[in-house]
Amino acid sequence: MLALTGHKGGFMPGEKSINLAKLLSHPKVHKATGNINQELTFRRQTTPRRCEVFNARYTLLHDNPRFRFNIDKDAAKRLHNIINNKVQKVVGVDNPEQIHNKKYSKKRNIGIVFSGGPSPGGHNVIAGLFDAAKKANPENRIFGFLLGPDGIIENETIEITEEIVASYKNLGGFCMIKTGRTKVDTKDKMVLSKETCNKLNLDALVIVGGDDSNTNAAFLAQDMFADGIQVIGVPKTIDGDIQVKDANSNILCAVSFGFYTAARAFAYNISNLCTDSSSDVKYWHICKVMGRVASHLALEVALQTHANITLIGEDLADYIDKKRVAAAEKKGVVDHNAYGMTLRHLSRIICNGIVRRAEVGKNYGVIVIPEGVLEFINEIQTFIIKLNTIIADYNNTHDADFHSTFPVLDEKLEYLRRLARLSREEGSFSIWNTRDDDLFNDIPPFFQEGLLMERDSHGNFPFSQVETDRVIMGLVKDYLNILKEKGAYKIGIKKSYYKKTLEKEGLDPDYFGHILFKNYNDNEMFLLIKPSIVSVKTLKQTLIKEGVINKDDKAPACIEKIYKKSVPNFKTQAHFYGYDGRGSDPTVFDCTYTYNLGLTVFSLIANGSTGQMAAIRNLERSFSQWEPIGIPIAPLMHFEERKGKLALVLEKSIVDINSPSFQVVKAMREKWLAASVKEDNYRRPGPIQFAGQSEENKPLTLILNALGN
Ligand code: FBP
Repeated sequence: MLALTGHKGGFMPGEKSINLAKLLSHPKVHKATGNINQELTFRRQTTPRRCEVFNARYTLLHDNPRFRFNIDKDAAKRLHNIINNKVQKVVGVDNPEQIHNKKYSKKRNIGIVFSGGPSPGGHNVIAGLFDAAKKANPENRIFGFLLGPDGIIENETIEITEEIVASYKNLGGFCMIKTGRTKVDTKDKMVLSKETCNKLNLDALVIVGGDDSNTNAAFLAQDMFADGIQVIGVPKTIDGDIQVKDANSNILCAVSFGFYTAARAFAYNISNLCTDSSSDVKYWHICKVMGRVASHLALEVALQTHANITLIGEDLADYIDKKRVAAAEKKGVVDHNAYGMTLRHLSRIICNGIVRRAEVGKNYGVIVIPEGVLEFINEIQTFIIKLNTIIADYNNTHDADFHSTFPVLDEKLEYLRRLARLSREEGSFSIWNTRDDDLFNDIPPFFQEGLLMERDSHGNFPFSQVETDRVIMGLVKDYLNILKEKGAYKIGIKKSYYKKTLEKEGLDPDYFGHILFKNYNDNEMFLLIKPSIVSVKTLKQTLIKEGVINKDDKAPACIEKIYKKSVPNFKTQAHFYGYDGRGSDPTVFDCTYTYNLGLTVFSLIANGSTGQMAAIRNLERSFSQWEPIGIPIAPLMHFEERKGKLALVLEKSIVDINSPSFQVVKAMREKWLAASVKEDNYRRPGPIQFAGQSEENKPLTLILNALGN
């Protein structure tokens, strides 16, 4: 044992004293406690590959009229300066004579901002932009706005230098300049933003963000058009819900950056849980994964891990209870409740999987639940929409904040009760009626609290804060208990084990087999205790009835042991995968993708574009076929409900249940549930590796969906 010199209690015999000052100055201690390691050094030293076009001295943009859009009339009016933008392909040229734009190499000031949640690869967008800008003109300057759009509004910046870029290259997070969720959505904020850009003498502003931030980029591009300030967007979000197609379904942006890294980070952890779960065989691991509304991340995780059960929200919304439809048809009525999944039905489906696995001795497993799955459950979606409207209405009519006025749950519930009372007394249509109030009061308070939570600045419902898994698993547990009481949830007993156990006590397994099990025959590997035997008492009663034991006898110990082994104890462990994956260091795919996005951004700026979003086509193909492009944002706009009002926004894409990736997962469900005597089918994606053979790894959803084109 070691002790420190100067320790008051004195040293025990045999203790060696240590000089702490000397220890701390030891080079090995320095190394061990330092924050530089091999992986970090390697990441920082590596510059991702450039698409071929960027190896040329200059780049040009070629308009590609092949891609067409269905333009919204309102978007055409409100974004008239940029509505006629075309998809632009980046082309490399070496001869200065070929560049029509004589201003290509002029000295420029460019501002860049991160907006919304972090997404792995953001630093490389800056690195790519920085490298391209300095290559075009070493006097070009890049400014990073601090803490998200607030940095633009309040003119808080740092100048990006080579040292800064070098220390964040290929690293995760948005630590270099931080991020924030403020939205530049009012006239005042627009004016302040323009003021900042003018003060900094910016030629261009780059907004790295999700659908809402790219919507913002379009409005800023429109607003700053006359000032000659270009605005370029970059599609970022781990949620994977920015997927851009033209009117003919040609894919322009298949996946936002960061999605793959987050999915791989989640998948690595979840796959480890699959390993642990199938080793210790006692837990069901319930994994909630981020992704706000869309289930893209859950779908990718399913493909990466083959977890036993993965819920996909979009699939649930599409559910039709055919039995109910048929029954209603017979009566000549329409049963509206037959369309779309209810929470109760969902819990039954999960229970079915759990029970079936238990029957083959697998009372363990892994369930993946997308954090936004409840949005696809009719009854919950109705609550979310109604409450969004009520909160937005309150804020608008009272010019106050609903959550500050009613800080605690009881006060919020009281306000809702008042609305219900009003609707009853006045007999007029109201968004919140007595039925809503009664139904809402039936759900557990933690979930009521979740549904009433403050919306973010974009009006988004904060799914990551809601205990989605707890809501669903609460119902699952209740129903499993019912099934257990009914004798329908049992752990299958391996026949060989049963035989061995009885033979050890000199009992005839075949004789007892027919008494104890509902499926005792030669073909079964796993035996199921009869449903009527649900306790030691009912076991004994069965044995008495069969004349095996007398009333005062105990059941033979080995039989009681077998019975007890058949009684399931449903134990769960809950996990949330979100912020961890969002902060992960990017995969090689995301490093390369984002670096080339940064290079694309500069091409768009140097060639005079504005209101465009940088993107790379053909990501699913080999690197040599990647095609950097600019996508016009304005023609993508359409109307959607935000904060209780219709707004012109960029469309969020949810999982297409007809896509090859979803269809493959659906076809594999039974195999991955592995409710059979066969081994589980888990897949091990392994950790994110920067070095080695990981370069060609890509999202599996990306690869599969490309097969559908
Ligand atoms: P972005 O859409 O801004 O990229 O953020 C996505 C996300 O990570 C969601 O997956 C998640 O629901 C949400 O952000 C969490 O928000 P917050 O960071 O405000 O907790």
